[in-house]
Amino acid sequence: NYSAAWLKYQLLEQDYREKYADLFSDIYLEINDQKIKKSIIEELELAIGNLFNKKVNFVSEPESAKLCIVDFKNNIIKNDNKIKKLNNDQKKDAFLLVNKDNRLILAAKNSNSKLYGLFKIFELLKLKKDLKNIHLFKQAANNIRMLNHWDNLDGSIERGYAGKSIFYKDNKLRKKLTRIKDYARLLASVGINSISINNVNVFEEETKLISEKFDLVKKIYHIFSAYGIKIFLSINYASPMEISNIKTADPLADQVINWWQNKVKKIYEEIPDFGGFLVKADSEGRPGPFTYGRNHAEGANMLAEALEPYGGILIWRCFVYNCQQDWRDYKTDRAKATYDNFKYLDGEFNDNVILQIKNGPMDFQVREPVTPLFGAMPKTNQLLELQITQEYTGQQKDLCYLIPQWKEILDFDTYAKGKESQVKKIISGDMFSQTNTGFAAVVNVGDDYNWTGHDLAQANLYGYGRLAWEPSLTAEIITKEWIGLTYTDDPEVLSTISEMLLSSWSIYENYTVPLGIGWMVNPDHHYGVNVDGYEYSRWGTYHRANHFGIGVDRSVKTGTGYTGQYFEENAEMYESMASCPDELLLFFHHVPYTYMLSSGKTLIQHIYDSHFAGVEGVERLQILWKGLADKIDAKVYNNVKNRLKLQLENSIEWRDRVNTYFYRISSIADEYNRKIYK
Ligand code: GCW
Repeated sequence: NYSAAWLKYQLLEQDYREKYADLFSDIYLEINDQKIKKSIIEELELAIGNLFNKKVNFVSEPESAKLCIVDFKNNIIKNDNKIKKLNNDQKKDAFLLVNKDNRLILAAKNSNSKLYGLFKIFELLKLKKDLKNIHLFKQAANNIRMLNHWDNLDGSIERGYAGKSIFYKDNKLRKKLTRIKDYARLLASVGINSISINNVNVFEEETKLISEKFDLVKKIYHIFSAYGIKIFLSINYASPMEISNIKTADPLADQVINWWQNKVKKIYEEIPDFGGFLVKADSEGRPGPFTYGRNHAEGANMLAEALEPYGGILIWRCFVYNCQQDWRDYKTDRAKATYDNFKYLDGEFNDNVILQIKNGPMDFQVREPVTPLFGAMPKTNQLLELQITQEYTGQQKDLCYLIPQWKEILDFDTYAKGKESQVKKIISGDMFSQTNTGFAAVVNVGDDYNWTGHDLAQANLYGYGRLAWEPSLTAEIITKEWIGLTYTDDPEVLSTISEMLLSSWSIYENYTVPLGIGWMVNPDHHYGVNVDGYEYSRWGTYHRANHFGIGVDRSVKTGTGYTGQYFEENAEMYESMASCPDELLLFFHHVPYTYMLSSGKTLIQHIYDSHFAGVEGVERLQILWKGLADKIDAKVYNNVKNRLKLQLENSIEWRDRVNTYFYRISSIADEYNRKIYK
């Protein structure tokens, strides 16, 4: 038993229903992929059945149909200007939805796009849009729109905050697979087309997914492929050593090369359209090519060559840094590691290798600058890695809607090719004419009734899919759509939940870590405040607070030199305290508490003010939510209400500990004399 999330189909209002019922009477389908065709038929039956309370009828000639789902090439649509202009070599998914003489035509590039177009139709119906004059063309900005699961076979999920894995239990596939199918529907409805199904930290059992446990992969594959979603596996770089007698994993050793080639061949014999591998190597203790004195290009290319004959892709993560740092060492800077480890390899990677790069140089903090590697490797495919699961952003107890954060990342101008070189253009492949590029994100889903622990955290998953397809969408539009599809289009509900979602990132930032410095969380599980939790650790994540100031000097002139990794315009902006944006000041500089921010406040006063404001923000969220008590289903209402209570407690603890810490260390009082524990 679980929520239908944004794919609920309820009977439409009578007037609207009567207006459009006829359009959905006789349906003609032209769909090559038989598995997708079956999914489309099922979805039509379910949706039309529930939205209109009627049965669908399939006809064999387009002439006698009201709804036609056809190829771009079909005569019905061939002369449409949008389609004429399309470059047919382009890989990008696309569909056109038009009403011609009271017939609805959904024409699409490929079978996948027909599915996307179909879900668009249901979305428009649910949002009561006009279909009489519709002429809507949509093309995906990105070829790869991927989710990464950090699920382990025992059912646990690394950094999972919504229960156990929906795939696995006790080192087996779960018995009931219907939920996986409904998950595939949810993903396809927002355009996701790739999924890696196991944790990037590949342990003993999961290593066997490419050997004795492969049957399980096949079963999952069958479910997802019916929704146009490619399956990827995270692999253990040391697999040849762990599941065969080979004594090395050296990517240049013949026996290793042969072993992988055989492995891959066998996989493709069973799954001809298998996506490929995702690899976390030489990262946080995982094995990799470094052990054998090989670099990442040598390490990745060996696997890519094995996959290449079958059209497979090798995704290589760039989360590589020294996690045995000494806090006394002020020279080593974890933020520099990604660029240092990869930039010099530009041009060395095969075409079917993609580097998967976390949005920030550290690790999914509430605020970070954009990783300087974006745009810095014009000859290398790049995939942006985001984190939907809220590891450092409240763990789905606290509300933190991430779409606004992702929008800032996508719109960030790298200056890689002069002005207007935004991250979104690099990862769409447009900037450097690449096709193997796009979006990946660590998903926030588990077996909780509502999928995401916090009901409103579903919006992060929905929004991710929408952005991966169309990064230029605004957060406001995505938010409104999600609320409309999931709950209702009641204006009060729309405006209230919108306000809650859209203000939540800044509220969370206010009561947690100031101005981009990051961490200050409890070690290991990463929930809740602990200002010095990582200060003397080996992880390279320090705030360096003392009596006079706080922050890490990453300037070229006096600091670690990290700012020098950016293209000139950004390097200059970050290099000086005066031009560095306030919200990232402590990431880039060690700043005196008395320093005047561009907001006109001193740093210390900003710390106090933002922490008081953060708790007030949570109180406001509670008030807003209370106002919806009669308008929201009780189960959802109570879920969010209870989580807001936890969030309030968490925010108070953050506020008081952070304020007290900085009061004690700086001895500077709050200008407004509010309660700070001495
Ligand atoms: O931030 C860290 C997480 C780890 C994760 C790692 C990664 C999968 O705390 O749990 O491991 O990032 O991205 O590889």
